[in-house]
Amino acid sequence: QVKRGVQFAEAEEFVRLCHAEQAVPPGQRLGERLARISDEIAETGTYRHTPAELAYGARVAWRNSARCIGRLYWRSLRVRDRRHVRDAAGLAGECVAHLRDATRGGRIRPTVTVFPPDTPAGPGPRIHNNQLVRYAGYRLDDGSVLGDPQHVAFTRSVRELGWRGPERRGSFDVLPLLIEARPGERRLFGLPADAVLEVPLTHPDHRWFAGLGLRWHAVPAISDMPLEIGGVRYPSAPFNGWYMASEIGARNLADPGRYDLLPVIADLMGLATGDDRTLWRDRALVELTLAVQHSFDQAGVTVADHHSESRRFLAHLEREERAGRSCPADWSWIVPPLSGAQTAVFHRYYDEPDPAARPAFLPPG
Ligand code: HEM
Ligand code: NRG
Repeated sequence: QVKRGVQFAEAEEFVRLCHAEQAVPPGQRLGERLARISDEIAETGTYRHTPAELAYGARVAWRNSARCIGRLYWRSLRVRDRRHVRDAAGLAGECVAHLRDATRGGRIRPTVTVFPPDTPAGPGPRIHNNQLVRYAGYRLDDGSVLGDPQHVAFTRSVRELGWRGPERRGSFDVLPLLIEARPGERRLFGLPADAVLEVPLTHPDHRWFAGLGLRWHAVPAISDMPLEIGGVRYPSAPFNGWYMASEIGARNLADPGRYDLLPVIADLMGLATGDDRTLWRDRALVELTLAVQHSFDQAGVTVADHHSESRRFLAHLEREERAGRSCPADWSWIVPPLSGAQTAVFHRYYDEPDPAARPAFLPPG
């Protein structure tokens, strides 16, 4: 039931967009390009994007991501065209190269790597990890979890496929890539340590904080959202920007269903955790997010704060309006998970996202 053939109408709409927004090499005629695509679809059931179409399609997919607050820089997305890489080892190597290239020692660059599309001849390769870098979660005998509870099921599946992990399990064991280059053929690839930049967390005022041994990876690289452009679906197109500190400090390390660290931190801060009304959770949340921001800054790793990123997003909205476009946004995803009303993105509504908008990064699955 996988959709692999292309409808001409979808291709046409996309190529018209490229022309209308002047994203094609000078001299290319719309009519000629459409005629070639029409022939190609008649003959093969699909068509190949030019490098310029691919790059622009990926950028517009970012521009269309209604949940993303970071869209101001959509035009500067770096696009790595890896449509020729088909075997599992090649894919893994390119994921590693993506990480190195995008990390740049900490000066993070928004980047996407595009692998082969689904075609009538068969589906494109798949990366099963939800991000290229993630931490293992191990369910212990007493029912508790060591590591990231979000990845317990994934960790179990790679262990069943033979992943051993480090001799001494920890809270931040980097998971291997699970790649299915051809249907039914799943292979594991460990990430080389020098391709995964991590930041040990410290706090600017609390000396004890470093003793918790917390850390996080520098680059969020989502790898489970297919990229759809002009009717063509690229099932593997891992992309990254940089983190907003609140994603780590106010969600990943704080959510009760994730690392659940607020009780530990509040305790060390000397707060009365027995009584909700002391606002111990709220006070610990701010210090944890501050620690993330401080540590990334100290390590020279790009990280955004929710105040500046909110301002940038409103600048983006204005720019889009001036360009004559609407900018759909999902309020509940755009508003940061702490101090919401202290950011300007809280105090307004947005155009309703259209799930049929294309190009797009599609929900996993
Ligand atoms: C979601 C920030 C770059 C596409 C998000 C979220 C944040 C964010 C805070 C919400 C995440 C959550 O609540 O879990 C940023 C920042 C970037 C950036 C600071 C820095 C440049 C990018 C890039 C792309 C992208 C380069 C694609 C090319 C998306 C998509 C989502 C998202 C598709 C929704 C993810 C989902 O549905 O789970 N972004 N982003 N973002 N972003 Fe961005
Ligand atoms: N909250 C997730 C990452 C989601 C996307 N966030 C970004 N994307 N910043 C987490 O791992 O915490 N990006 O492409 O930069």
